[in-house]
Amino acid sequence: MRSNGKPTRPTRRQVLASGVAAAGTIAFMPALRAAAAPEPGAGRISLTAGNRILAVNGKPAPVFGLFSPNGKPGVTLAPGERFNVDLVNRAGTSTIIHWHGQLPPWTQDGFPWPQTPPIPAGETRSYDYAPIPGTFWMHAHQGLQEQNLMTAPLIVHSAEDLRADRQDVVLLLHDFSFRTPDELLAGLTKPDSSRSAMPMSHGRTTTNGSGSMGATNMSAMGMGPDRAPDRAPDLNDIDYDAFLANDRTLADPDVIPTEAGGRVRLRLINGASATQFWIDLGALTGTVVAADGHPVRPVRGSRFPLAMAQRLDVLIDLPGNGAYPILAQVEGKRARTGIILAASGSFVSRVAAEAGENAPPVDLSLERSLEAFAPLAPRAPDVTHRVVLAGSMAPYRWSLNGDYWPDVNPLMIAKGQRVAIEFVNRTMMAHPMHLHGHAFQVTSLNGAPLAGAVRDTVLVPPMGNVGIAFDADNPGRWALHCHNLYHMMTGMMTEVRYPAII
Ligand SMILES: [Cu+2]
Repeated sequence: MRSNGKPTRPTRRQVLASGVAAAGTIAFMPALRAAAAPEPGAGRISLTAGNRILAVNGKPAPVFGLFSPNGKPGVTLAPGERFNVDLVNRAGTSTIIHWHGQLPPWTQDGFPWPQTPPIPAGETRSYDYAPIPGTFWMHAHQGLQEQNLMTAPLIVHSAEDLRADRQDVVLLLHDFSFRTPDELLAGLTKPDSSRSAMPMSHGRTTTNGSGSMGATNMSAMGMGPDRAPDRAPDLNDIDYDAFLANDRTLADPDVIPTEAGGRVRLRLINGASATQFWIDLGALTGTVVAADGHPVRPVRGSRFPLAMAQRLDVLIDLPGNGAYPILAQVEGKRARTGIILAASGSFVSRVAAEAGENAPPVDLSLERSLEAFAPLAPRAPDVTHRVVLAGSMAPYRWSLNGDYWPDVNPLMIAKGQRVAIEFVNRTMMAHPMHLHGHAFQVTSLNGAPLAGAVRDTVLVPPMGNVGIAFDADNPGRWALHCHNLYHMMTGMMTEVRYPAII
């Protein structure tokens, strides 16, 4: 952790965190190690977008990565510290990195607008803004790089975090394939070859395996009985080779040293490109205290849905000196990944990479019980935009209001307005909708009003609808899109724009 230049005695949490970093060290490609980043200026943070090789299922996997000079992934900021970052592109190709959930000026958002083009290979771009505290992440917004693990945590500590002196544990989830992202996308979009990229048990067939959920289970999907579709939802467009937790599978998981009876703040990040998970704390019970970095009223539980791009902060008080797996099971599948919290000297047993049963679709059960700690001030919307989510698996194309990115009609809003957006999903898939540059409050789920969480990504269930509201306080051009990478890349993105921004 940074200390704003002031030397401080390390807390218990910091000592433990440094042990974790050592345990999780990844072998970077020699070329990368040799290519030292330019000397950063005083107080500036260097972040390198580069290449590395992971071992997945015993095979080498060349992937991207985002890491600081000490090899730690992503950026961690101390309370009050600015996001004062030099992003060095050593990836060998142009890239641009989005600071997901942060609220910077739009020209620093890391989206490839004409005014803010991608960073050419070998060049550096600088960022300087006041971050908001909480659990965030960063990912490429360039082509399909996100699928190749151009993703990392972005953790901004608050003064309250320091006072609580809990051990920070970050769990970043990924989906992984040995096929290239281009092959995966081509498999979805080419009519003749599409089956190669889709499991035969895809929900569309409803004949077997994943996604073939009975109508009796629909209440678990957050739909009222009058909304239950007459067939199973579509899940998991892509048949992945592995699911990663902190870059590892359960065959060789990230084992995080904890103290007996330790107090943990688990920061869960779903950084997968096209996969949603159920988080399973096993024998432990946790308290959700933040959604997408924003504090919520405490909710206790041991199983939580986590849609693409979403985050949850969960406080866990470890009951003893054992080893506790924190698992993430893929919706509609038996496949799972995870990490192990292990007190010193505890026996860490192997956890199977498959659960006994398929997990149900990720749903709105948690969303319905979330309540923002700092809700929006009560106010009627000045403008309401209706956004219809449409598309299909065959042909594989997804749209918002009938538009396919980049040929879209922007949703116009003006500074000072209270803006409401009503998402109406006319498809059999759930879509995690993400708005850049603003935190919104969830105001309704399938027509039922809610003073819900303030967050940046919300799941809109199949054939369901979700209302959100936010204050238009950050003029610029902002992307609004489905965070399924393949939906976004085949059209499911639009722009929210303020006037007089060109
Ligand atoms: Cu989608």
